[in-house]
Amino acid sequence: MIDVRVPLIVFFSAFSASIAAEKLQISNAWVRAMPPGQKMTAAYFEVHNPSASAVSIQGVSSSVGMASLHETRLEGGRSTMQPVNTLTIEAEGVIALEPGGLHIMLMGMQSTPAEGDTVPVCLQTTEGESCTDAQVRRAAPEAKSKHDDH
Ligand SMILES: [Cu+2]
Repeated sequence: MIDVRVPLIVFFSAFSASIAAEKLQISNAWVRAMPPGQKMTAAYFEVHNPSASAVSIQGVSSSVGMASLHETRLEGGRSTMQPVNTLTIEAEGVIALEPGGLHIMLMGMQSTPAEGDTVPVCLQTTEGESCTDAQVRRAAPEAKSKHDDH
């Protein structure tokens, strides 16, 4: 019995340690296409925490301009945006940044990316940096989860 148990314990502790160190995974990233001359837009994506402990986003960045994490809220029938300093994603949790809610605000952009271009977006987190290339589009890509609503 002992010969069997010892390697199993070693295997499981090594497994959980490697999961805990995993970075956030970003998917379906897109940036709203902007008219020529406009210097700001927003980026959206889904972010998945594959690890066994919570991971917090403490900052965001992009090489195309100034980036900050915002949340759109309805207050008294008016839509307002507020900065979000820290966004925590629970262990094995998923958070969606989407129009009308959380988003990455991109401001002071030097150029207007064309539809189909990609814009790099990075998240600074408690587990290091996670980056993605967000696709410039007019509207949100249809998410698979939306089909499940029908
Ligand atoms: Cu905003």
